[in-house]
Amino acid sequence: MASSAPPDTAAPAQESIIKDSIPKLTLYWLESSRAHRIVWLLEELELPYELLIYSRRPNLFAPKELKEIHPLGKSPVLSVSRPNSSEKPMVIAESGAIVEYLLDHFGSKLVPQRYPDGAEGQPGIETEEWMRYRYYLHYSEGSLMPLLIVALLLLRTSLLESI
Ligand SMILES: N[C@@H](CCC(=O)N[C@@H](CS)C(=O)NCC(=O)O)C(=O)O
Repeated sequence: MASSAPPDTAAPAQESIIKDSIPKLTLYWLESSRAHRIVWLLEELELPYELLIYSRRPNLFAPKELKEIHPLGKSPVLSVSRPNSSEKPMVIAESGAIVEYLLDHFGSKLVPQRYPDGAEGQPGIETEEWMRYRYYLHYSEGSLMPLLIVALLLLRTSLLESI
């Protein structure tokens, strides 16, 4: 699912400047995984990206090649290469960190205003909307996901017992 860049013809100069400044984003995507959160966000933000697809091993673990991308060996991982640069791409693991990174740079239409006008940078005065956004960003992986994993394992066990 490579980039869905806008048509080149007749693109206004401003748009092409913005397009040139977007880094090359590559998502290392594992089947049936949290990596889909990142596909969802990239699509929502209408960002061009390259998708590299990995299948799980028969034991359901990630293939060993993912360790070559990041030592954790899990998915999702996002690599970010600056346009026209020969530097090694930046590699980001942890879905929450990837979401935060993408929203920091490209999420202005999704992320609520952090401070009331005129009170930028002051702790304790963040807007309710922004605090809620930050809370759910971390809640999904920190609190909800462990419960979902337990539910998945219990479901698998009870399904196995009923066979
Ligand atoms: N906290 C990490 C969890 C990453 C993770 O455990 N990914 C799973 C897929 S949802 C994985 O790669 N599993 C394969 C394995 O552990 O070998 C995140 O949010 O990115």
